[in-house]
Amino acid sequence: MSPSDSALFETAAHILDRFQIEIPSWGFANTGTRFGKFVQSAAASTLEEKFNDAAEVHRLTGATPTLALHVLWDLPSGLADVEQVQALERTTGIRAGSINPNLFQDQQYKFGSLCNPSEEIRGSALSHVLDSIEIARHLHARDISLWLADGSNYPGTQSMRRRIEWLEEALRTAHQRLAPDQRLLVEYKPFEPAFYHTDIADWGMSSHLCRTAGPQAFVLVDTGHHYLSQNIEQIVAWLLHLNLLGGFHFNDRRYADDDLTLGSIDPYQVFRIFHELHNPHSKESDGGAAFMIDQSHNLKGKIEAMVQTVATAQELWLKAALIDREQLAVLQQSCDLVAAEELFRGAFWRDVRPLLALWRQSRGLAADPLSALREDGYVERITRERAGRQSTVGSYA
Ligand code: PSV
Ligand code: MN
Repeated sequence: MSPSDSALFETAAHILDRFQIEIPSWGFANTGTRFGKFVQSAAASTLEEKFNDAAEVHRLTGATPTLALHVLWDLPSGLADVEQVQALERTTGIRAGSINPNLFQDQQYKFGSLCNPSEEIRGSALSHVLDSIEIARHLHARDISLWLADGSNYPGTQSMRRRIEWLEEALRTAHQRLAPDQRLLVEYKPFEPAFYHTDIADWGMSSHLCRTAGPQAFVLVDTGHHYLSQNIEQIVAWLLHLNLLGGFHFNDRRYADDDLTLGSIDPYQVFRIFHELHNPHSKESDGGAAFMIDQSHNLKGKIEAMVQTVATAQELWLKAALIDREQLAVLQQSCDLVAAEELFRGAFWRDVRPLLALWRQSRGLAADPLSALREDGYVERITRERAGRQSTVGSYA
């Protein structure tokens, strides 16, 4: 290796060593679309299987030490299930990640959860959130990720103003229950399952709710939760500026919230988002942003898709990290548009895969995690062991 190659390798290694992304427990379970599901024999149907699958992904990528948990699907008995999670943390080496209350599946939530016109239902949704905060505390999980399906389908059928007030009140109460090291992440989504209005439809609404809830509430950006052609990296820049960026749910999309593999449709967009995060102006504010994957594959093999996603995230993160930002700042200042764009695009087109392979080998990982997965027989083994136990546990579709 020439001195400049080894300096580049050292820089890349430093960046990759610190890159971690959380994988979702529901990414290993059988899920589908509203038209049906194609079950996979290798899908996980118990929490133990989900932890085992997560450990396999981490073993191959070295970048996924935590597993996001959905309370209803993974801890259906609430606090009583915490011990089992702790035991699985010990045996697999994977830690519980963000804790996701489930405010959308129970029959009582037909007309909303924290925004339901019924005081009783709002109360029961809030107590589920408070229980989830308690679960997170026991598991030493920093983040409680809140997503509401609340909204309405027809104009005039709900009071949007009253629902804002109910939401403000509920989030303030939830915030009071947080331990000093915990955070409430508030996820927005413009539509689905509600198709006329959604109570937390965009980052502005989410930002306002976080500000009213308290200083430990932050916005969660799910890349699939935007209108088509929306400039997500600009939203990220604003949230960084406001010190309100809590984290991401990464996935890709073509039409709606498609939950496709990260970077499969528009890798340049992920690169542009990552560039904002690497921006030196972000230094103070981006430290705590959680990187999480929110994908559940119905057609691809689940473990294979997860490994592919993590490897893609590593590639794009490294590409964006290697932008010559000092030079870019000079070109931006002098409005040398073409040179600035070429520098930016050049970083995107740079093939960092050889660097990544070197880094993996230097850290005792397989140079090509997808081939290693094919060769190590894990998927074949779980397919045999789990066949015949098709289950839809852990799935909302
Ligand atoms: C809703 O579409 C969402 O993005 C929320 O984050 C849920 O927790 C997750 O999907 C469930 O897959
Ligand atoms: Mn999400």
